[in-house]
Amino acid sequence: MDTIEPEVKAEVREEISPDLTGPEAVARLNRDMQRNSLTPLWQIETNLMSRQPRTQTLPWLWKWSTLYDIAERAGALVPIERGGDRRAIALSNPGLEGRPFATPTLWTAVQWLNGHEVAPAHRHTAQAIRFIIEGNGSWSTVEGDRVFLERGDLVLTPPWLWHDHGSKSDERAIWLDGLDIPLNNYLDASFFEPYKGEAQAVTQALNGTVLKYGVGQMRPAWEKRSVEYSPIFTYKWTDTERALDNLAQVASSPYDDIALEYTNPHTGGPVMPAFSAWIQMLRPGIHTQAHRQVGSSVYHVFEGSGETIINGVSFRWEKGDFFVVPSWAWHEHHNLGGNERAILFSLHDTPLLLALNKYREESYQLNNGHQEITGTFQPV
Ligand code: 1HN
Repeated sequence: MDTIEPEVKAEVREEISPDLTGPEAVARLNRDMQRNSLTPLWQIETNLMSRQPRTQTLPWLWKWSTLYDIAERAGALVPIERGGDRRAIALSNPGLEGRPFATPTLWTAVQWLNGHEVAPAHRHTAQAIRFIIEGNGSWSTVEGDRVFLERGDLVLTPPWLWHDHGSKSDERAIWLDGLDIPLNNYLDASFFEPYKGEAQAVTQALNGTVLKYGVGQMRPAWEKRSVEYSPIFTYKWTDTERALDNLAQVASSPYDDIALEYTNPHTGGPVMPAFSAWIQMLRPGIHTQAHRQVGSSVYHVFEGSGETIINGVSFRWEKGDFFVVPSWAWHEHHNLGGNERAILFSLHDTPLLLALNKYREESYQLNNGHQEITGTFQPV
C-alpha cells in the first residue's frame, strides 16, 4: 500500500532560535503553519461565517429562443455517443466560474433527442428528473418500466436505477433535465455505470408505476412504503393540470398563487431526497408578494408570460424561458399575459436545507410586499 510522506519531514519545525516571543517568532509560526498545511482562522480574509448567505450564484435568465436554436443545431451536428450518453446542454450560471451548474446544488439542462434515436441505458447515484417540453412519441424506460413522454409530464430517475430514452417517431423530443450532480460531486458520492446493451428490455406493463401507485391514496397491500424516493416514475400532465384547477377553487398562496409540490405519496415528502419539484399556476393578472428562502431554485416557463422580480430586478419571461432564483434572494411573480394563465415548473433544493435544519424564510414587509424595481435584466 502507498503511504503518503509529508514532503519535508525535517522542516516540520524550524530550528529553535533564542527569539521566543518577538516578530521573528511570529514569522516562524506562520511559516510552520504553512509548511504543515495549516490555516489559522485569524488570517482568513473572507469572513468564514457571513451574517447572511453570500452566494456567488447570480439571478439569471435563458431565453427559449436561444436554448431552442442551440439545441436544434446540436441535434443536427452532434451524435449521441457512449460516454456522454445524452445530448444535454446545461445552464451554466455565470456566477459559478464556468461550471455547468445552474445553482450550487442543481444541474439543469435542455436535452434534445432526434426521432428514432436512443440515448443509451446507464445508472448513476445522481438523482434525476425530467420535465417534458415536447415529447412527440419519445419514451423513457426506468428499471424496465416504460413511459411515453408527453408535454407537461414529470419523469423520475431515482438513484441507481437503469434508464434509457428513445423515440419511435420521426420527430424530435425536447425536455428539461434536473439532477443533483453538483451536490453529489461535492459529497464525493458519485457512482456511474453503463448498461451492457443500448436499451433495457421492457419488463412491466406500459406506465406500470402509474398503474400501481398513481392514485396515491392507496398502495398494493403487500408492498412496503417507498421512503427514499417516489415509487411513481411519471406524473402525467392531465393529473397535474387537474390538481392545479382543483386547488385554484379553494386556496392559494400570497407568494406563489396556485402552487403544488409533486410528492412521494408514501411519505408526503418530495419526489427525491435532494430536491423538490413544483408546478404552479399564476392566474391572470396575479402579482404575488415578495419573500425569500434559504436554498436555490430553477424555473421553467411552461406557459404564459410575465416577470419575476428578483432582488429588485425585473426578469421578463415568456413560454420556454428558464431562470434562476439564488438563495436568500427576494422574489415575486407577476403574470403579464392578459387573460392567460401562466404556468411555471421549478426545482428547489429545499429538502436539503430542511433535513439539515438550515431552512429559513422571510416575507417582504415594505410597500405591501412588493419590491421597488431598480432595473430590468437584459438577456444575452
Ligand atoms: C443523464 O443520465 C441524463 O438520463 C441527463 O437523461 C443528463 C447529465 C449528466 C449525467 C447523466 C438522462 C445527464 C445525465
